[in-house]
Amino acid sequence: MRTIDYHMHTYFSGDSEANPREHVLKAIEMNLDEICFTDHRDFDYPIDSFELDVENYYQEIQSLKEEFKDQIKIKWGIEMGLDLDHQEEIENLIQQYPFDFVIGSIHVIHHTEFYYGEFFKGKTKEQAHREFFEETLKCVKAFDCFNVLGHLDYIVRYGPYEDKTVDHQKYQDIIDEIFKTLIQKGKGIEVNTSGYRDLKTCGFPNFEQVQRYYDLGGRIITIGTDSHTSDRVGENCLNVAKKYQEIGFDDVSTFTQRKRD
Ligand code: HSO
Ligand code: ZN
Ligand code: ZN
Ligand code: ZN
Repeated sequence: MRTIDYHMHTYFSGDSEANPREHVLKAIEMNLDEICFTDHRDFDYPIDSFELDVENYYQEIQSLKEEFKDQIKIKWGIEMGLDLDHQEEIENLIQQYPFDFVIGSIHVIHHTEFYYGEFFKGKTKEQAHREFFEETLKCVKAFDCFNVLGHLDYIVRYGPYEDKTVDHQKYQDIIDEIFKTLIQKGKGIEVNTSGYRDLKTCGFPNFEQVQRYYDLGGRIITIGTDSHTSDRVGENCLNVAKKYQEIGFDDVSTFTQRKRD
C-alpha cells in the first residue's frame, strides 16, 4: 500500500497562503510516495472568491515536478466545486486543461454555503444533512469531470449544532446510492484526514462508511490531508493507508491526466 497525499491547497487557492515548494519538502520529509496539488475552484462561492489562475498554477507545479523528480512523484490536480447551477462552465474548465486528477466537492448548494452557515438557516440538523446528501447524489449523477468525490460527509465540519456528528444510518440509503453511482461510473472516494482534527477520532468519511463502499464493490480510493498549510502535509496518511489494508484494498489509486495509473 502506497502512502499518498492527494488533497493539498496552496497560495493559488483563495483560502491558503502556502508555498507549494514547502508542501513538497514536507511530503519528502514525511516519506510519501506521491502527492497531488488540488487547488480550489468554485464558480459561485458566496462572500469569498475561489477563482484560480490555472496557467500560472500549471507552470509552477510543472517546474516543481521537474526539480524534485528523483525524490517524489508530483501530480497536478484541482478541487472542483460541483455545483448544478454551473455545470457547463465546470465541465468546460476541466476539459480545457491537462489536470492529472480532479476532486469533485460540494461546497455550495444554490448559492448557499456551509462555512459561514447560510445553508443551515431555518433547517433542523436532519433536514440540512439529508439535503446535503441528496444534493451530493444529484451531483455525482450529473457530473462526469471528476475522479473522486471529496470529503463525502464534509457537512460534519459545519452547522450551528453542539453535536455536529452525522448520523449516517438515517441517510444510508442515499449514501449507498452515492457509492453505487460512483462505482458504476468508475469514480472513487477519498478519506480526508482533516477529520482527525475536526472529529478528534477519524478521517471523513469514517471507516465504517469506507467499509460500506468496499462491500458494495468500490475499489478506487485516495487519501488527502486537505492541507492549507505545509505543516499538515502527509498528516495521518500512513494511518489511513493501514486502515485501507485492513479493509481489504490492495492499494490506493493514483492518476495521470485523469486516468488511473
Ligand atoms: N473552502 C474552504 C472553506 C472556506 N474557507 C471558505 C474560507 N472560506 C474549505 O476548504
Ligand atoms: Zn479550502
Ligand atoms: Zn473541499
Ligand atoms: Zn480542499
